[in-house]
Amino acid sequence: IYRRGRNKYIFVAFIILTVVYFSHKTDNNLVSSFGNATERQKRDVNVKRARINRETYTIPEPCVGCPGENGQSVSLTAEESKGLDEVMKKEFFNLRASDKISLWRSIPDTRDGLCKSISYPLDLPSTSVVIVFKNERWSPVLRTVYSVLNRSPKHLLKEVILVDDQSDIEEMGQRLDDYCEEHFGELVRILRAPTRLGLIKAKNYGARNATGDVVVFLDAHCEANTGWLEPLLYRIKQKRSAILCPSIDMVGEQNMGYSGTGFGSVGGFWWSLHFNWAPISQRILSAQKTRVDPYPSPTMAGGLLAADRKYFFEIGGYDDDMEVWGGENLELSFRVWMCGGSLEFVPCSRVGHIFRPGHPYNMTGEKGKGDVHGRNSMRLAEVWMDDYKRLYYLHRRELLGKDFGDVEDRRAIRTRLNCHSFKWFLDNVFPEKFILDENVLAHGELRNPTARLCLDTLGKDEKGSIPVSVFQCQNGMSANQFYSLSKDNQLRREETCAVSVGSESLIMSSCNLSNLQHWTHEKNGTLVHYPSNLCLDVEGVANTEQVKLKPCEPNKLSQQWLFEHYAK
Ligand code: LR7
Ligand code: MN
Repeated sequence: IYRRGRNKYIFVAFIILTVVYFSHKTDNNLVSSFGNATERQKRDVNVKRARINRETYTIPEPCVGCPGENGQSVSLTAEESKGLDEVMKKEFFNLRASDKISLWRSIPDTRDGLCKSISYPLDLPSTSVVIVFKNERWSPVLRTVYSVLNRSPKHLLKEVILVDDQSDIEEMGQRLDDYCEEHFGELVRILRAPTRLGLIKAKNYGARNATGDVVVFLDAHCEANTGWLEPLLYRIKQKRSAILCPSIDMVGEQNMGYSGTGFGSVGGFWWSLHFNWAPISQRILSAQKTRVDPYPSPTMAGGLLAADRKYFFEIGGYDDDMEVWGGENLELSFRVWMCGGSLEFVPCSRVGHIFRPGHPYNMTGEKGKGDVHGRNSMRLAEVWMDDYKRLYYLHRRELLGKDFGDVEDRRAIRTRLNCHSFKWFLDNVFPEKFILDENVLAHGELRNPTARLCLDTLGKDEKGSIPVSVFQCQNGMSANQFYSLSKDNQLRREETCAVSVGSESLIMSSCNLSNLQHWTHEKNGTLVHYPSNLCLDVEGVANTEQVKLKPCEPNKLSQQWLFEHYAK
């Protein structure tokens, strides 16, 4: 099986090489592998190709006294703010502010002081930085490029590859080609996607065209900070199967202010297969020699990472049947861990990112029929999560039985690399992850049979604290009604636990092992809040209202609770 897999790999590589060879033969202009050849040839005659390379590229003079220097936030005049609402609605960040800032502005060095005294060896792997973009704007994209060129050691940066995923923005066409050719020469290559690829396939496409030892992916609205590259490369040199993420600083979407974020987080996930941040555990902290050592993380946000290019493809690149946005970050995270590599966060490498509350592009793919994240996540669950995919479908019942395309090639990776099970991943990489229905005393709907009411989140955002509410029971059909009674006697959801506030009120708030979150489910059917010795009671409560704590009365029907499932 291993040999067959390898032959197939070699065959695919051969095809890719052939295609790349011929596209370059007919296209000695490195700027693009696609698009209108005659137009480019015409331009080649007229435009004297800039011979800028690693040696001749010079860092532009600092923009003294310009807005936004040193990562400062930018304010707009009344005149400049006219129509800003419209801009924000379209771009989801303040393009006006961004346009006022130099393309190569200075930003504060947000590294821990310890990082600054580390010296890295000179012979580190060479790097291709791949930046994919769809409807991104001029100033953030070029600021990303300049930050990479200006803050990467020349001898380590082989190229920056911009992949235009069929943007609709006028200036990102010919004008971008010309600008890059003039200012960056062969250091920056622009590839135009032949069709709308979506960010996942676009990243694959960029990486397949990369030639550096290491491929680094960045979003098209980033700012790489001082010394960002060396710690990533150094770690890859030590361990080629490590995928590394820089620490992500914040560039404010309202005013473009650059601010460092403390570290102390790892990547986690919701069983609905969305990414979240989780606190770094003592288990991980104690394994670090210094506080700035790279440390393992179960998952990553997805946009910013470095990997040995060949290793990246050995373990399957990205899933080329995932569309547009979402899911690929968890898929790669699970995969690299399960197949023998690791995913690590690197505190000394810092890159800023503009966090936008929305997307300036169409989010619906063809096959996903609107829900690309849902379908992409089905593919990942079906390939990597074994029986634990039940917990995804618990949140996405409507997807059960829906088409998720062919995953045989992806499953073949698991066989070829002899990868671990998802249970291995949970046990060894993410033992802190709460498994809703495993190792618990009870789980499922928590019903008060007489009132026919069940505990329910009412769909509220569980990233913050929310009330403990009830709603008509849904016969196990709603993930909002899935609660567990943990081995630690918490009445909980995936991340939050029922806790008393004041005398009789209850909220769901982040879990800790404090006494206030301790419950006992008595044989007589009551749920007793242990520290207050009060009982969970639906007396006088209707749909969508909050349950309260009341003095316990063992025979009171409004205090009778029944979980859907109890551990045997
Ligand atoms: O169809 C598309 N084609 C593209 O080329 C859609 C998007 N893109 C480009 C886009 O222009 C951008 O440069 O892809 C890049 C990422 O898209 P964003 O910036 O809209 O995504 P995001 O920052 O909201 O999303 C995060 O999750 C995604 C899941 O698929 C990707 O993994 C993103 O790279 C990822 N971004 C980060 O992790 C940045 C740090 C965020 C944090 C914490
Ligand atoms: Mn982004």
